[in-house]
Amino acid sequence: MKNPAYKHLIPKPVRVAEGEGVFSLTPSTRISVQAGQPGALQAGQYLADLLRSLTGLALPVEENVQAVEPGCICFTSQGASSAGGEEGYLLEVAQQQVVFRAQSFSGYFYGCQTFRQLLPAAQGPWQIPAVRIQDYPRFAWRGVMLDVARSFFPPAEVKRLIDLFASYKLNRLHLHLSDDQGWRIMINSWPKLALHGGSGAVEGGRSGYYSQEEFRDLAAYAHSRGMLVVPEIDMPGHTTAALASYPELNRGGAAPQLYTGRKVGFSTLAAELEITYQFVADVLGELAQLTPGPYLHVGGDEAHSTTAEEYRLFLERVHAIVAGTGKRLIGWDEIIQAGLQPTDLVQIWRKDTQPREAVRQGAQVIMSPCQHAYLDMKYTPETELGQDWAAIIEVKDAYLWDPVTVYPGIKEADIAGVEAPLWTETIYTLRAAEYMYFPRLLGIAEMGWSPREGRSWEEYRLRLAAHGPRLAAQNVHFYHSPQVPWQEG
Ligand code: TNX
Repeated sequence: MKNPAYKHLIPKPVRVAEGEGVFSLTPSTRISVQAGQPGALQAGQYLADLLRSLTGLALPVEENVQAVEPGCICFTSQGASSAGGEEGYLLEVAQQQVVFRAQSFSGYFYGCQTFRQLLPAAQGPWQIPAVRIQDYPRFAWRGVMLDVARSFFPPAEVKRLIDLFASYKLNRLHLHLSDDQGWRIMINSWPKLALHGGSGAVEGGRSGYYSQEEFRDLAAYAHSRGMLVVPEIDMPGHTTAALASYPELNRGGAAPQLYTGRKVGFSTLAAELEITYQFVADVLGELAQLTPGPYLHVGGDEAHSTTAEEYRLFLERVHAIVAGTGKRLIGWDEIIQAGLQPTDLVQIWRKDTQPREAVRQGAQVIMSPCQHAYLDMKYTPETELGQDWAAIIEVKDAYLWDPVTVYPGIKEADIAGVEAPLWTETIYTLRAAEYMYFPRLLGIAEMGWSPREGRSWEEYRLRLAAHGPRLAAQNVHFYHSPQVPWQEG
């Protein structure tokens, strides 16, 4: 087969070895999962659903003791390499059968994503040249952020994005749930946050909030796609929507109006008021209950109207509250100044920040350098959507950086991984969000998953070109960068 799809995989796998022959999906293809193997049945059913809607084939799923049989797509832990960890997989495509070998659902799930990319974008014949792929991630944290606070994104849209994100092996969905312009999650003990704060948005953006049931459902949906939801409540700055909802949170007891502007840095919770910590404990307590993952993101960025002393005092109390929920604290890199706990994760975003100071204090870092990873930045000066304060970020600029060398004094082991944020001061619709994420997010996903060696922009752009028809087949509204020699459908 000319130009086989295994040459265009994104993220690029660790090892690919060409085999002999071709595997075909046929009306008699069955899916066979190892009985009693955690995650195998779930992954088998996931793949059956995916392939049924693509091909119209029946693809029955069977549980078997001996899972590997000719004519099957098989899921088994036998022969899975332990080197790859929970998320690693071995995928063997042979003329007679396909075998996924992994230790857990996420390993099988990522094998399925690779398998999907080996099939044609939209139309049969449903054939794959024989190939053996061994694969596992470089970093544990492969994140993407959606700012639902400036402009709200309803659950159905977030689910579509989750499917797209997970197909590139991203595993963290960071939801920025509160900001000056809006509050997006119902907190039962402080209902006006959502009822009043949720009615706001940046000018032009959408208002709304997630009920607790919707949020739980979103987290469960993400989980079924290998993604952990990381909820963020931004504090002590970026809090106008909360301050507008409860006068008693304000110094002087008067609530401000809801805010629809773009400029931030003026609002703050009152570090000296005890009710502030009642509020924080109630909000984070409910959020911890709603969130299956082990992390709570507390923001901490751009608190320009909080003094250094107030900021330290506030973060000290917040650290204790988060510890009380049993979760790990994450904050933007400003929290380095407040003093860190070794369990903290620090999300690095500013160009001139010092991640090694976080590492010195024992924390790990998540790399989101604004000049490369901020997907609300314009592609070119002419891009209608987005901002340009951090950089102009073409597809190449989003790809050509490395998490270890982007800041001085950092080692691979200091880094939990990478994350691409999408701030939504100018991004109000799913279509607009897709345009900013895609295709830059594929490069960030590859940075999080694939080894440094053996990759370059010159070969990446050719692989990316093959994803144009794949994105188009899913009706993704993406930027057709002139840097990429896009393939026709
Ligand atoms: C800076 S990045 C912010 C956000 C804005 C973004 C716009 C960060 C931690 N704070 O509040 O939305 O710039 O690009």
